[in-house]
Amino acid sequence: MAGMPMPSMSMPPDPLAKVESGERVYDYPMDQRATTLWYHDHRMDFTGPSVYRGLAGFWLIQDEEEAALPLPRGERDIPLMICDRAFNADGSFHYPSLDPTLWSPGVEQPYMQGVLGDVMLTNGAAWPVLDVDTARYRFRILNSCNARVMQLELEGPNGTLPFVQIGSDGGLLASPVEHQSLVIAPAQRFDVVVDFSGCKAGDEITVRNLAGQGSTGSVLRFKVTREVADTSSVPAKLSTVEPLVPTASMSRRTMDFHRYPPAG
Ligand SMILES: [Cu+2]
Repeated sequence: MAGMPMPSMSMPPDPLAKVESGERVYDYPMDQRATTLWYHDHRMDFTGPSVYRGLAGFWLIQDEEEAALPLPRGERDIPLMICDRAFNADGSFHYPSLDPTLWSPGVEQPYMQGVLGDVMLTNGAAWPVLDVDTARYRFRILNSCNARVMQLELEGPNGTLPFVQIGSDGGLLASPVEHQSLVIAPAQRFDVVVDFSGCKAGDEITVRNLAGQGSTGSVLRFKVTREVADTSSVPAKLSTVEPLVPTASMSRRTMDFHRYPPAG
């Protein structure tokens, strides 16, 4: 960290602030299982607009247990950061902040439950197309929407293709789980394998969002361009997950969450 940022012209200097320069090293040990994480800015009250503008990325952790598995890898291990965004006529992001300079927080009243957009982006591109081989692919799917819950389905020329889930936010699963569709809420991750080996060159597979309508009902498309032999596989046992044993807990707490004013 190279010193404190100076306030910009639009921000009045805080008379109580004590401004200092300095340097600090933050050292976080990476002692955890292989998993698909993401990082984003968390300035208090401004996480929404910051992530909306793209201050977010993947943080992929690998380990030896995962490396020993015959899963798709290299060019066939692809993170997909999916979000909805709205744009102004000049192509800039449209975020309904009360204060466009982001000095004070808050959004316009209709967006108090979250900001929705009408353009679906994957890794920053609107409705992109990815050329794929007739092989298995590992996709690390992240919902980086502000508020949109998606239900994703793979629509091919001969019906739907399944998602074979191999991991979650917490790392590799003990064994794979097949899904016909994925319900994924903001910040959630699904680590999946999709098998295109039953497809032929020219096939197109569309990722639909069954929870969306109109422009938000489709997300991206895979186009099968090359027929190849594939040696990857999804083993029946992926990882050893230590079970949580309730009786071994130190103490039991009851959390009671409320929302004011009550919704509805
Ligand atoms: Cu966060």
